[in-house]
Amino acid sequence: MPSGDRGCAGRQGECVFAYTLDALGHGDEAHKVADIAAQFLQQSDWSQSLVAIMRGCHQCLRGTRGAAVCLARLEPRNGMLEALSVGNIQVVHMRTSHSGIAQFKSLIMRAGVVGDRLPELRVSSMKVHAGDLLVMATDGIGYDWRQAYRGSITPRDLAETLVARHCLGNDDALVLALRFNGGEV
Ligand SMILES: [Mn+2]
Repeated sequence: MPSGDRGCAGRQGECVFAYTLDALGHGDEAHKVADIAAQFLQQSDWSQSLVAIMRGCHQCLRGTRGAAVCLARLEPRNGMLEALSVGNIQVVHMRTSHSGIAQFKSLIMRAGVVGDRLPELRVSSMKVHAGDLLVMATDGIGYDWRQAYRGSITPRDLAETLVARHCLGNDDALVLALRFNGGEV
């Protein structure tokens, strides 16, 4: 069955961007809505504020069944990460401390449907350091996965582990995991 979830990371000028989205429902119709949203985000100017991009995506999805959308942007020069999420997409910033303990910080999820009703849009900002991971997962993935994490896991292994072991099985599921390597991207 075609998926209504999409995730992508890319680079535009100085900034690195990433998005994850989950069109409501399943099947062909969700797949079509996901295509529209992904195309919009792919062609967006990511030097704009994330709020402006989210509002643009909202306009673009009006009249469709809508989607949960999460946007993130990193400025590699200063390590500042911004994220904005509407609907059920979990966003977790993971860091391993000097003593080897994994630390997790989840972004607050705000209810809403992009294309139908937006909540108050508040961008979260955080400083990221070399080695930190950013994980975005749609609601086909459970919330009980943190124990599976080890500090040395690669983003690919983490994403594959989550999909293999923490998929709820009743919905499309997608995980995007990114590691910040320091100032050089
Ligand atoms: Mn879903």
